[in-house]
Amino acid sequence: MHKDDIFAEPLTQVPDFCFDDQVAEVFPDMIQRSVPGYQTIIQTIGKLTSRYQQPDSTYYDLGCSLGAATLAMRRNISAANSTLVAVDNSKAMVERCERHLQVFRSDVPVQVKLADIRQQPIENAAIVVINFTLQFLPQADRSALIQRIYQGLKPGGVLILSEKFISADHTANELLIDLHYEFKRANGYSELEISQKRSALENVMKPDTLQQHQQRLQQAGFSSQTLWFQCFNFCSMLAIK
Ligand code: GEK
Repeated sequence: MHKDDIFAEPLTQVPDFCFDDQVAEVFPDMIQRSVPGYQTIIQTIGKLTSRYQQPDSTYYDLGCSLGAATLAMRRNISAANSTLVAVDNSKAMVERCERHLQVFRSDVPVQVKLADIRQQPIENAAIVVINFTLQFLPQADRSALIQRIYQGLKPGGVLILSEKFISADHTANELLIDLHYEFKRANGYSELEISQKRSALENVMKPDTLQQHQQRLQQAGFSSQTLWFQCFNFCSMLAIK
């Protein structure tokens, strides 16, 4: 695993963060050391897949990066006639994702697509995963995607949505952000790396509040929803059609 040292040296101007070759190369290390509970979330996506799988269905991983959630789903699908669709709009990610998936044998077919998730049709879905990707879409486009996912899910189908979030309570928000930086420091990131990464993400990643997510899921029509994971300002939600 290549170490993420992308922001280790001082930059005169920090460019906007993008999912290029340099990021894709260090991505497993970057996400492990930056997202609290990432491994737990991936493992639980696997568990939820065995629980909510349905025969003759499609499983989507929207914003798949290197395919960690795709793999977790694929390992846990035993239902007949299942297909996985993994989508990402970064060429660097999609190329590596395809190679990564080929390393593991499975009878469940996976289609890896280089596409914008806003254009990806969702049909006949048992499970849709958006693991830390909705936050990268323009805020105005988020509800339409959630709505389309709801429409594309079969009855009893589920959406697993993981996000970084902000808190409307200023004091709580500051605390959670601080605890997250402490987590990053403990994982070997320097103050410079933390602050340059923050600047790089400023214009690119705009988290919502938990209330915004919950409202959006409810407005889309989900009959049931729960926050099943939270560590600091990172969370994962499950919504059932
Ligand atoms: C994991 N889910 O390891 N369309 C398609 N892909 C997009 C779009 C878009 N509009 N916007 C961003 N992406 C993964 C981790 S990372 C999260 C997901 C992070 C892609 C982008 O190219 C990147 O690969 C991914 O969404 C977000 O479980 O880095 O914090």
